[in-house]
Amino acid sequence: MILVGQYDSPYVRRVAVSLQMLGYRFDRDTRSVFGDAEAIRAINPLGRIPALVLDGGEVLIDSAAILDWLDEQVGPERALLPPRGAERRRALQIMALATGILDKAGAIVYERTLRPSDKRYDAWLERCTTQVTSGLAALEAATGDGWYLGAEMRQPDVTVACVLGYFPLRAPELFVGYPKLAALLARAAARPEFAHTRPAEDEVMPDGLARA
Ligand SMILES: N[C@@H](CCC(=O)N[C@@H](CS)C(=O)NCC(=O)O)C(=O)O
Repeated sequence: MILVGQYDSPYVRRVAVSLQMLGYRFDRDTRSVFGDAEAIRAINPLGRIPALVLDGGEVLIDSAAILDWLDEQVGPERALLPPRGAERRRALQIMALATGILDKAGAIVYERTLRPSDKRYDAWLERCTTQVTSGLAALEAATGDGWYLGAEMRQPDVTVACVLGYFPLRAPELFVGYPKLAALLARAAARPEFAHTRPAEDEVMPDGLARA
């Protein structure tokens, strides 16, 4: 199977980490959503990453849908999300906070990176910054000293760590003063699945211009 997308995208990275945790081998297509937009649209009509091209040629889009497929493949004993009940609700709420934070942080980065500086809309940047800050404070409050669901790293941990890993790359000034989240990121970063999915230099969108 082929994972389409670059590892500076936390959505791509959470799929890659999950595949590795569950023992799946995969190839990668690291073409850019900006520089190779037409090629990416030929895989995913939305022109977004990640996509997962299965061995039979079927294409799955959207990280949540891909993770759902993966959990189904491995079955409830090994799935990275609990199958039902309060544990599943808690996991999904943690992940909703994390991906919501990422959507807003991504909007800030796109505004700074893609929009000409004289056309930036400060009120929008301020709104997104407040949403990121408020989301991070809530996530910090929901975080303890270990993994979210007990002794094992599972999907909420993977998703949160991948989202937090975006900040040092793209917006370090927004991720200051969250000690529990910083500790969780450090714990995750020490794992081989995270070491193996660190974005390479040519996978990071340069400032001022999307990769050509
Ligand atoms: N809900 C989607 C979001 C994917 C997404 O936003 N991907 C970004 C990269 S982090 C992307 O493709 N951006 C290009 C664009 O939206 O034009 C998922 O979970 O896969």
